[in-house]
Amino acid sequence: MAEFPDVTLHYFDLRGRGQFIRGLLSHHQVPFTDDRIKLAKDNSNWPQIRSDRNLSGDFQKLPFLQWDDMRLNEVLVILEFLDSALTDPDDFSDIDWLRHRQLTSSAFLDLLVACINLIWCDIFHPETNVAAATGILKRRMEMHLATLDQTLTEWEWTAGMADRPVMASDAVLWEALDVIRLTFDEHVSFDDREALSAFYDGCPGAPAFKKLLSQKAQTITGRPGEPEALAIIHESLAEN
Ligand SMILES: N[C@@H](CCC(=O)N[C@@H](CS)C(=O)NCC(=O)O)C(=O)O
Repeated sequence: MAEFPDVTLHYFDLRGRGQFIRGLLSHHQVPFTDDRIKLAKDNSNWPQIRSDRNLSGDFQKLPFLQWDDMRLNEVLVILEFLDSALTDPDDFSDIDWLRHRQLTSSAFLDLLVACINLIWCDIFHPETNVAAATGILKRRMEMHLATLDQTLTEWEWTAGMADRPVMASDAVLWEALDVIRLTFDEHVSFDDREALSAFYDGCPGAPAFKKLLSQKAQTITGRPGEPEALAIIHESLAEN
């Protein structure tokens, strides 16, 4: 087994912006301390955790990864760092490496963070019309999925996925697709998108990602009342 330094991932006890990092580390069998920070119901312990930079890092946000004496915040930076640490970048052409970076960024920002923001929308923007916001995001999500499907087809992405190591793009795209299923119920589907569904079903990292989820059932976000918020989103999708 490969030798690894001391690794700690500090993140909340939920999926959010951290589950795919856990998934990537687990797939690569990196022994790591999974510091699942539990917030009090009223978040009253957060200011103290936030101000402890040994828990929240130099940017005082989570996730925060400690890899030996390397201290990293910012998801996209953490993911690029992990790809460099867990694979040999020299095994990739420049174009392939940049494809992984683009896919990682789009899956994280356009797909996953978009779902997270929808689930929180009426808390962060109290005047929000949740049904209208859901309808707009549904259309945008369908557009993103169609584009990604076309791009992965053109890149012949799934044909090559068994012949290369599992990368950050795999962990975050798989997580984003799984969260889309839960957020949009059956109302946004990628079942008939050949490249995306082949990726979701056949990604070599999927067994490790699923095992992690089965070991510890997780909410997607830390939003209070997430099941009720999801039910409202699903009802508005069923009505439109
Ligand atoms: N730009 C950061 C955003 C990280 C972020 O917003 N993390 C949330 C948790 S998912 C957080 O720490 N929120 C608490 C706060 O901002 O005070 C990244 O991509 O890593």
